[in-house]
Amino acid sequence: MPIRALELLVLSDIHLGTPSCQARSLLRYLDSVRPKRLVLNGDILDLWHIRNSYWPDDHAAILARFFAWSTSGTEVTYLTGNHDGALRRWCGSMIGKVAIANELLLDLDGKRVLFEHGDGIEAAMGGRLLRSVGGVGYDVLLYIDRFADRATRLLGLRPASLSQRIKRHIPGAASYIAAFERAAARHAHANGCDAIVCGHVHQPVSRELVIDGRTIGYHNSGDWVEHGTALEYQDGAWTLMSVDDVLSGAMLRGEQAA
Ligand SMILES: [Mn+2]
Repeated sequence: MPIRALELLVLSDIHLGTPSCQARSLLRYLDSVRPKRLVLNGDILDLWHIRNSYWPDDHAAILARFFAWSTSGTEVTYLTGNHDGALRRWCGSMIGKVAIANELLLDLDGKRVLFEHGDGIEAAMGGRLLRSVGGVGYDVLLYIDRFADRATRLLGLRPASLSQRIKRHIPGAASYIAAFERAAARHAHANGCDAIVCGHVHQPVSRELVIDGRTIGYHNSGDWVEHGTALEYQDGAWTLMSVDDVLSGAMLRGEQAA
């Protein structure tokens, strides 16, 4: 598999330390790229689960890869999310060459791009929207994957992808995501930015929204719990990639070469 050099790679919601983390897929993806800059956009470590002492070798390998990249030319920023919010007290510090922060502002080809996990945006959306998804944050609904079987029984739902289940069966969940995306774009606009890059809601997407007559980019890197997506920035363009995209791309290139 050829290694692609990237200007910027964004990963979020890996949830290391939980059984639902798709660590093997992520490692395969990481084997296929080499970014100049890496933004880890929150919920990378799932510290809510830390008491369970679940830490397979491939979870350690992912963290080791990030640190190895950080000491060999990749600028790595670890932005905190809510599942790793305990790290927020170290924002502004470095762990080795990895910078810990709550948000990051980059100039990308003349555009001001704001990076933040998104739980703060969700919190600022307020109570009415939160009540529309059952009184808790959307991320907390996703978090109940640990109790998915029990939740499935309680809610009378069929086993399926949790976010799909939530979107299908909880009234207002789909519009909640849309509201989150607008709130994020509005937040970027209010801060004089051209685009915002989030995670948190486990909904990979790259699109533009018009806020007060101004076009704002909204990019969400998705997650490595069910979607397995990475957000790449190269030559002025954003692309969402999965391991399958990488593997089929490699095959296509192989066919073309043959
Ligand atoms: Mn989150």
